[in-house]
Amino acid sequence: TPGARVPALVIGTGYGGSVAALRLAQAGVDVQMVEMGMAWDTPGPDGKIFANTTTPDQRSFWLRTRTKQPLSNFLGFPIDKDIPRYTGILDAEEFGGIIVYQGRGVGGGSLVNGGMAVTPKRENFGAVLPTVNADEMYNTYYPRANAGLGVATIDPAWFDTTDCYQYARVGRKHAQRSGFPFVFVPDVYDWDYMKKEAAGTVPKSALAGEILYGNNYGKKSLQKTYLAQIKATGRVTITPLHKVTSVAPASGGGYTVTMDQLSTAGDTIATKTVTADKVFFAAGSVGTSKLLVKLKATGALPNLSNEVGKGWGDNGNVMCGRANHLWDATGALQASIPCGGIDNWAAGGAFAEVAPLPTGIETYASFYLSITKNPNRAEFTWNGAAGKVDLNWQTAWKQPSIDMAKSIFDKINAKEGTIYRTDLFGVYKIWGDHLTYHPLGGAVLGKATDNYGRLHGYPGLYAIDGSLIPGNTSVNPFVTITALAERNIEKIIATDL
Ligand code: FAE
Repeated sequence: TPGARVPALVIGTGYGGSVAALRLAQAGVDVQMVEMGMAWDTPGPDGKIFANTTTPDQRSFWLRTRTKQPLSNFLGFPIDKDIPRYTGILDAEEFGGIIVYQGRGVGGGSLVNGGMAVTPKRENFGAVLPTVNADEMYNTYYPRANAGLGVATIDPAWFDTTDCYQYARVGRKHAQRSGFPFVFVPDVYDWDYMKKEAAGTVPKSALAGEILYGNNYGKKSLQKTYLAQIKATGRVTITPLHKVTSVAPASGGGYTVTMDQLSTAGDTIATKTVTADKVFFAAGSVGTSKLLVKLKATGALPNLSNEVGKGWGDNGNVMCGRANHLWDATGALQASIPCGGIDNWAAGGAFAEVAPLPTGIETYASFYLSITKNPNRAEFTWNGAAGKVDLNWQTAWKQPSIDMAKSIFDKINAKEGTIYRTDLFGVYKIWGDHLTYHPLGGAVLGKATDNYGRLHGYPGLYAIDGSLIPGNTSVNPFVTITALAERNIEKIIATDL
């Protein structure tokens, strides 16, 4: 309702936003959540809510007329194709030196991600969130996040026998033969459901290659966990296809939040305002940073800290493939949910997930997404002339990540007598160094905010998502984003309401 007043408004429905809304509602606070993407609760003409990776359509990408697939080529041939412009699920947001992939819709990144749910090793936590009490995180908030998200690890006996993880067993064998530890990676996928997929008794999703454009059955996205709990409270209104454009102090106290209602073609069909006593920025690292940087520079929130927009990192993401010998087939059937990784963090600064290449045919390829200790950090700034926010990351800043990933794969290639694939990211290009799946930072905890996410300069404004984390988590980030949000919202409810 235009001009309405709400006690709490949450911008974004990903991990941080869902934790904030649930805990506020459970504490008796009415909450409005505003989400720029779609609700993703209605099947398309094919009877499915989400599109498959092998047949992308308008549902697959956020306001693009051509797909922008992370693996752009196969056997050297470009595989992108034209699609209708639509408020689809995966945003490939292009900045000068990097493409940042993000989920769009109610559930945020949980809609599109691989579900790998990894708690950092305790000895690495001091570098991840230096101002946070590690005992509290490991005793209380990581367990709370893992429980709320439904995290579990694959049954190792099934792993050893199922066709759909042959690629991961090849990855394990090669890792171990080169002396690297292979570790199972927990996930929010329903592993019992996947066993039934393999047995042919239920509709397939992981075994049908579903991942980047949503998962129709087995993955416990936020829709099945935190958001289901949120709906059960009866205190939360979720408004999809509304994009927040401004937050500014309201004359009678609180903040006026301005938003554009979008059509599924991406056009603004109405502009609305709501006044909120408290506003939680949970638009993701990029979304929150872009809003805060713009609002500070354009005078809506001039007193925000000069730290706003700074400390952004890519979690050191870099991808590569290896070409195996013909006796090391990786399997025509590959579960789209990764379940293991190669840990060389302490010695080489890299943790490499053994990722699927679910093409439906035998490729003899091993594919990896590495998370590396890349030290480079970028900054978001307001570009007044263009009326948009820029990010100064440069492609060359991935070189440390490549070097760290090579600490694993050069050794494996030497041991196995194999070579890198050069056909997955272009013609004769080994490294996928042009993208990240893991944007982090831009409103760093203890810098742009206090130690609980309260934004400096404006009581009642909070950041509560990946923007708080200074650029790297040493593993996949969403468990840490969720656990930190659980910690912060508990403090905020206890002291600020
Ligand atoms: P996020 O989940 O991005 O939610 C932000 C929400 O805010 C989105 O729904 C936006 O549409 C919405 N929004 C943005 N701006 C506005 C605005 N102005 N007005 C209204 N709404 C707005 O934020 N992480 C893992 O830990 N394990 C994985 O296996 C994994 N795989 C990934 C695979 C892919 C392809 C991608 C893209 C990411 C993956 N990630 C993975 C990263 C993970 O999804 C990401 O860190 C979290 O989703 C970030 O959570 P936030 O709450 O910060």
